[in-house]
Amino acid sequence: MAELKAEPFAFPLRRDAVALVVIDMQRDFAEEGGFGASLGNDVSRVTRIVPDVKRLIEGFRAAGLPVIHTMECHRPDLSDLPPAKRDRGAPALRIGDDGPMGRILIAGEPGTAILPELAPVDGEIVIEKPGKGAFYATPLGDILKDKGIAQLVFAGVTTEVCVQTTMREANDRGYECLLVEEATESYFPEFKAAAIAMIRAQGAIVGWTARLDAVLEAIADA
Ligand code: TIU
Repeated sequence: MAELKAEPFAFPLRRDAVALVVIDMQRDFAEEGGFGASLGNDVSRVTRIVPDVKRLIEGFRAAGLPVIHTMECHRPDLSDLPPAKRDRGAPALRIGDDGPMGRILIAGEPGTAILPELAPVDGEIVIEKPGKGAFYATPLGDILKDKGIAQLVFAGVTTEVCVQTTMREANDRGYECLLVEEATESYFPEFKAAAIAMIRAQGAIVGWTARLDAVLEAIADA
């Protein structure tokens, strides 16, 4: 077991049982004309973390550790899109509508793709998810069980929506979860700060948080 400097206390890293989960680093959340922008958000905040997410992914690859990517998206026939999700609020474009990068948040459309700098390589698992959490209505739980994964390191967007929802789902399923601070972002800086604080409060009630360099050092040494 390697010790990883983290908050609120050291994370007991197990090299034989850890995987990286990169949540929803898709064009739809990072580029103009996508889902995130359609909701009225400043998507440039997401673009700024791409170099740090890339360093994290490359660190896991170099250490020979599993990398899992998720994508929030729906079937072209919208059969996995609850009306309550599609009809909420007054976005510029709704899920399934035609946008400048293809249909918003629909599997296989150009805008739904993972950012090219962070694209999965051969052998990496990609989970398409219709919800905010990556366990709901996906095979993620079975895949992790098959691989003997017990610890999940998290990156991606947005901190308080899909990342935190997935961490909470994972925590309830018994996984030890750690969020890498520079490798996650929100459209709202105060929500990112609050999510980090609430995850590690009360003796790591949801999980740990750590700086990128501490994670990279620990996985390289492990
Ligand atoms: N809107 C927002 O902050 N997030 C999402 O809709 N999905 C994810 O976080 N991936």
